[in-house]
Amino acid sequence: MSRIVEASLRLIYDSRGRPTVEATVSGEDGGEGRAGAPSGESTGATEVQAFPAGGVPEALQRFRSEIRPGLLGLTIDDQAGVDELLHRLDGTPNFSRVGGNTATAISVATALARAAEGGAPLWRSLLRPGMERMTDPAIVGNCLNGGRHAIGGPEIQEYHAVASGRPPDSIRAALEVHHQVGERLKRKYPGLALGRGDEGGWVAPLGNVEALELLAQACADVRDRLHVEVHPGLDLAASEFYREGRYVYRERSLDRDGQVAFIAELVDRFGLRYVEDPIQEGDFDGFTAVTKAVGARVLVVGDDIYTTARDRVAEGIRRHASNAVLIKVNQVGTLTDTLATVDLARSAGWKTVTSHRSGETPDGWLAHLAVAFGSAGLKCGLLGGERVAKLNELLRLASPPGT
Ligand code: 2PG
Ligand code: MG
Repeated sequence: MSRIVEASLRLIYDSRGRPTVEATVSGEDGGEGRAGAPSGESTGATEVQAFPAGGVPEALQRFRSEIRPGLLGLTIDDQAGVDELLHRLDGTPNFSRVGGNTATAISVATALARAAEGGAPLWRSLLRPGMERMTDPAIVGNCLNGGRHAIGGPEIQEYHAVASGRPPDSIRAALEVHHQVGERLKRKYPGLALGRGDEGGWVAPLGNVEALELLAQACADVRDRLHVEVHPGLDLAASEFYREGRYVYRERSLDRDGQVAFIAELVDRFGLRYVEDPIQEGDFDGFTAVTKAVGARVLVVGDDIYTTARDRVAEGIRRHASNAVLIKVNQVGTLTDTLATVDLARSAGWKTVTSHRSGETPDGWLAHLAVAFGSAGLKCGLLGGERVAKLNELLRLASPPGT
């Protein structure tokens, strides 16, 4: 039982250059954990609040006056106790006093300190019951950006290369698709200044379907050349372009039935393997309709609709709203809350996909969570130091020292 002998919280900047927090937690047996919290841009309405009303300065002040003194009485073995303390000191349903990002940084730093003292990697100390060994999450890697993560791209937020297999192969294949997409864009728009979005995917003035066409061709090429299963996937983040009952694309607008039919058409035409947030976050029935139409052959993943909250996932399971849930710690604020959701999803036979945020830090701990949760996918982007950090950490886990 190692007591927490020091804990600190500081301001750092995320990959968008916006302030966030990083926590360090130290145990009396010498283990130290350090974790930064990422931030979303297309946030779900029901996720916890990232920071108190006064932003990072208020979060730091509250940490010093209330949280640090409470933490110093606990042990690093007691993850549930640490997470419960954070909830108790917060006292609101959505972490609006403490801030979900403060809670995330402290919760994960505690787990890292515990792992360090035990001499085991983080993934091993969080491994879910019934799992004996490391699994290989597929790489869900963002190749083209749109929506709120890009200026001038399609309405659909993310176009992914979904690559399965052992990490050296899956990561290489996903990166190859990203490179190929870039080559194709250069040929399509000679001389045009192309950019990259918040998650490192390309941004180009493409239509919503045109972008998918280009991605699907790149996936097919890489599949044939590398013999790795790599297929296209989408995060539509549909709440972001849903207005007054319609899904508003630049090409046209669709009602809910039209949107469900459009998704089914894309799945068939382009062989999608992954569809996240095809329907706006308030519409469980719409999700159920998509899952009924395509759920047998594709991962239908809920992000904004569930916001990693156990009770919302329970509702989704009751209503057969999807077959998978996106997992983001800072949508609920603690590892204990996250694990409760992961365990519920697993017990219902659902898949989990462990995910980054669009504003990230260069930490690698996300890869450990994906492995510990037995996730079907690690969604962490492909380019940019803060994205590559997660891929490289997964490579380290797949080939530990001495192998
Ligand atoms: C999403 C995420 C990450 P954000 O919608 O899945 O890709 O975006 O972090 O902006 O919520
Ligand atoms: Mg999403």
